[in-house]
Amino acid sequence: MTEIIIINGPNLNLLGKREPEIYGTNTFENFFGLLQKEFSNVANISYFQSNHEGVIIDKLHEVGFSGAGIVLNAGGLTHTSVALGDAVAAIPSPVVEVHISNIHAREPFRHHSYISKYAKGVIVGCGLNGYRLAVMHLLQM
Ligand code: CA2
Repeated sequence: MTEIIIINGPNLNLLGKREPEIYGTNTFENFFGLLQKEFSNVANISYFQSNHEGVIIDKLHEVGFSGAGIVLNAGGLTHTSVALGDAVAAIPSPVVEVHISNIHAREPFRHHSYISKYAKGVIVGCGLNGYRLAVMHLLQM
């Protein structure tokens, strides 16, 4: 069974609870349960969320040498964290970067990602469906 881990960064624990006009009304936990079921015959999908940069880097080091596919939405750290970009560059596991909103249609400071250069793929603006597309891509790679 293919191992896939979804890693969400800061504030993504608030999905479905705040700013529904940008991020939708579904909680990630609810969406994640459905995603796990949908792929249960082909992938073992786990989920990790942290609001702390170093904790996310530790998680990438922990899973990034296991061969597991990684779906990463680093939240606001995407646009600020050289260290997170370095961590993605340092691990052999494939990383697909996901953003729920279309970061290119938002404020200019959201247009740059420190992660994209090292990601196998980048999916933006597809809502929570972006995570599904990322899982499908990792399975087809
Ligand atoms: O669109 C995305 O997925 C983002 O990674 C979300 C980040 C934002 O800083 C990035 O520019 C784009 C913010 C996550 C905040 O999530 C919230 C969810 C619900 C309510 C409030 C914040």
